Amino acid sequence: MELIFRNAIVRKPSRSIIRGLSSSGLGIPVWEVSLEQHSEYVRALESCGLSTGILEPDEDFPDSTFIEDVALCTSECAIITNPGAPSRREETRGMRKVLGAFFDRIEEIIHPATLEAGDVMMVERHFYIGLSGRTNQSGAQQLSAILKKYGFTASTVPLERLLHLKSGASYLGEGNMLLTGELTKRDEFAEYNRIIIPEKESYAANSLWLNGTVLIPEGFPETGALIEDAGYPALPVDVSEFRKIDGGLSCLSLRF
Ligand code: CIR
Repeated sequence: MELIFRNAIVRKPSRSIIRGLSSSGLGIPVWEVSLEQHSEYVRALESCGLSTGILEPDEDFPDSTFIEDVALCTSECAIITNPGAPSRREETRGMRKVLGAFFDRIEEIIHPATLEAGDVMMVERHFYIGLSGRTNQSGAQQLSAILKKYGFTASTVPLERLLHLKSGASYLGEGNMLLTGELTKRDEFAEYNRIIIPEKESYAANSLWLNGTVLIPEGFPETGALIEDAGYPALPVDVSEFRKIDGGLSCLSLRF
């Protein structure tokens, strides 16, 4: 297996996960089950060739297991974000030290610019940045300027309903992109081989390409079939407790 992603950083769910921000209407996560599912998730990352660094839970922040939102890791640098959800803003504390073990160059999004990296989708050396309830225009501008400095390009994608850009889009490589809902007909993605995830499986649009395998949430057979048809083995992982508070597969790790 060729390793494009070698490392992942995850944070175990805290007991406070029961107070995570949610619009799903699916109920309250059961912490004990979320811990088991998190261990399974780590095993799935490792089966795809990643070495995982596991951070201890942070009880002060119910959503802190969704570590993807607090940093963007690129091949050239890491960028610490400034989450748009006020209850998540301080989740970034301690991240400079964590990332310093892997990155020489660490940048930061500075308030009042806000950005959550669930809104950032990497496609080779280009980054799509969703403008959402969490990521504002100046957050996108700051990130674009940082990325440009390191030789990357970036563009914005205004969102209407999605929580984050990657709630509705995932890039699998070779021009293949999963899309659902408001993103299916967007000009921004017209050049890609668009794999449309049916509305009833829209949660599975947040799937995760890792070194050739695609992690998909368990319980979404049509998505699994579409991904296999596109030529990728699909590996289902049960993340039902995280779904209850609007989190998906990508949200649970930083990968680089
Ligand atoms: C939140 O509302 O911030 C969390 N409950 C869910 C975050 C999901 N993160 C992501 O999509 N990258």
